[in-house]
Amino acid sequence: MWDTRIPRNHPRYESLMIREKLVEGFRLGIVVPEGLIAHGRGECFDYLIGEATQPFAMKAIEAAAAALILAKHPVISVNGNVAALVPREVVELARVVGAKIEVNLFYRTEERARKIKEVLLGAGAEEVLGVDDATATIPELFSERRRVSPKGIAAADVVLVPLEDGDRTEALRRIGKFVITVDLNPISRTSLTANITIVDNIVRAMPALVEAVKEMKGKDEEEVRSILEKYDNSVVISEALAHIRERLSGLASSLLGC
Ligand code: PTJ
Repeated sequence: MWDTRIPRNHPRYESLMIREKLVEGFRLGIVVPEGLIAHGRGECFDYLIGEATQPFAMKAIEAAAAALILAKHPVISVNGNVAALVPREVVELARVVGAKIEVNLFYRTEERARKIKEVLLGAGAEEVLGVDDATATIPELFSERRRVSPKGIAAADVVLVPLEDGDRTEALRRIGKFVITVDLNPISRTSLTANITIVDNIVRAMPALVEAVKEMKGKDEEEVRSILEKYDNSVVISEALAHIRERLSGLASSLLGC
C-alpha cells in the first residue's frame, strides 16, 4: 500500500500524503507526469500562504458557494489531479448544488478520461460527462480542453475549473461563462482571469466549499445574491498577495530577531 513508507509522526506527514495520492494517481494512469510538476508549483505557493485556508480564501469560497447555488446549470470540471486528490468532495459538491460533473483534460487521452470517470463513479457520482460525449468545442481554444460535452460545460452558466490552465479560463470567459477556480498561485493567468479565485489547496478548499454551500442553502435568495454581488476578485487576489508579503517580511524579521 502506498502510504506505509511515510511515518505518521513525520512533521510533514499531511503534505507528503497528498503527494502520495498524486503518485498513486500517476501509477494508476489518472494523473499525467506534468500533473506532478503542477503540484510542486502548488506546494510552493502553499508554503507561502501558510498551508491553511486564509480569510481571503474563505471570502472566495463564500462567493463561490453563492454562485453555484444561484446557477441554473452549474458544472464541475475534473482533471487528473482533481480526480486523484478530491473525488469524493467533487461528488458531494455536485450533489449539494445539483451540478453536473465533466471530465476535461489538458493532456487528453480517451483511456485516461475513462479511468477518471471510473474513479468518480466509484466515489458515488451518478453521471460523468465529457468522456464519450465530448462532441462540442469551445471556440478559439486549441488544446484538448476545447472538447466539451453539450450537456455539460457547453451548456453551463457557472463552471468550477480547479487547477486550470489560463487559456481555457480566458476562452470560457469569452463565451460568457462565469468561472470559479481553485489555484494556489494567486498570479497565474487563471487566477487573474477567473470571476472567483479561491487561493487555497484543493484538498482544503473543496470540503470548505461543500460546507459553505450546505450552510448557505438555508438562507434566502436575496441574501445569497448580495454575497455574490459584494464580491470583488481583484480585492481578494490583492489580499492574497499582501498576506504573502506580510508573512515573508514577518519571517525575515523573526530570523533577525527584530
Ligand atoms: O489532467 P490534465 O491533463 O488536465 O492536466 C492537469 C494539469 C494540472 C497538469 C494541467 O492543468 C496543468 O498543466 O496545469 P498548470 O497550468 O500547471 O496549472 C495548475 C495550477 O494549479 C498551478 O497554478 C498550480 O499552482 C495550481 N495547483 C497545483 N496543485 C494545486 C494547485 N492549486 C490548488 N491546490 C493544489 N493542490
